Amino acid sequence: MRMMANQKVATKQGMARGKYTREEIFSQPESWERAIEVLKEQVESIEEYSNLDEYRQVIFTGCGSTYYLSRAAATQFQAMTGHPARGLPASELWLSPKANYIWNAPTLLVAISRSGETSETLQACEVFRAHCLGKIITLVCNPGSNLATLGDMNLIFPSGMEQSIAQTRAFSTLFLGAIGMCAIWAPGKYNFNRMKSVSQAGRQLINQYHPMATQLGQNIDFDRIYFLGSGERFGLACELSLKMKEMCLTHSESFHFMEFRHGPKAMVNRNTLVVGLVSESNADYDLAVLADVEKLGAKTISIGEQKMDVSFNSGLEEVYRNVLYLPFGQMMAFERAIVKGLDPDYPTNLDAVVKITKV
Ligand code: F1P
Repeated sequence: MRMMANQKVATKQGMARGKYTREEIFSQPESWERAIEVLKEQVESIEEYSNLDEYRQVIFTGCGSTYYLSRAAATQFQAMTGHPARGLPASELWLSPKANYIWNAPTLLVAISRSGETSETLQACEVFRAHCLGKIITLVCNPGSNLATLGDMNLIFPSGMEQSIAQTRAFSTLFLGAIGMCAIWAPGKYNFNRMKSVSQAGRQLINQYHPMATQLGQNIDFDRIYFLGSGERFGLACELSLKMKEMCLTHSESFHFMEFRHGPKAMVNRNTLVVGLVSESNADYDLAVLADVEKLGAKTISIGEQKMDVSFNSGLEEVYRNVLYLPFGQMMAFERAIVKGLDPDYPTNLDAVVKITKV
């Protein structure tokens, strides 16, 4: 298998393949604790933006992983606050603003980026500013980045910073930050301090299910892997599908649960793995889809709070525990990369930050 120059260097230096990615996946609970401390320090600043009636539209944006994060966060924001929101790719807001914004309507833009240097995200903010569309809030990991100073409010979560190219800890830390911000904006309904125990639940989840994730990840008979998630979990399913592509060069797609029956189910065979991010409110419907595809020969894995193949047993309300859907799929992608002789720290064809020179 052709290895990229940097992979050859890493392997030549005898570095364990995936050294960084492994550490980043396993250290997520600690990073989440730091993120909750950042939220505590920033409560007053965040509360200044809680008058959401000021805005005709709220849009979350990012690229790649942080676009999928934006999709999940926008859905959860709407569920928690009752205000409509969308998650859109930054390239759309940059290059086709009138097709995406209600033009000249007061807007809150939430721009999310690990690096804070992705060209499309910076350009999207520039276009937003140029047309005086409203206020910008940024969520970044990299404190010294351009995006970290571009917002009217900038929330910085340095504990999410990573060496690896494929996001894991950065994604879950920024996602937790976004959910905490939504909880602060929905006072009385949610208390983001309840999130404190999510780190302990994450640590227990990673320790308990790493063996199962390893066993599934190492089974390279699976040649197609699907992630199903509905509501705020669809963006998370998209992210886990991206991990399969980035880390282990595996064809993978994500679907809303019920959508899988409308065509994609045709692809199911004995070499298929379907991972379901099962909700609390619609568990019966979600599990029925998994049962359907199991009859067609697929291996299925259900992930959720209780009585699932992978159970959180967190005792947390659903809004606080969605971040727990991420580690199992991340560990599976990691182990699959290793068994395929790849180095997840250096994904094929990818760079840590996409910088677009003028086209
Ligand atoms: C976003 C991103 C990642 C992708 C790769 C390149 O970066 O596109 O989603 O997986 O790492 O960068 P950022 O704007 O979140 O830094």
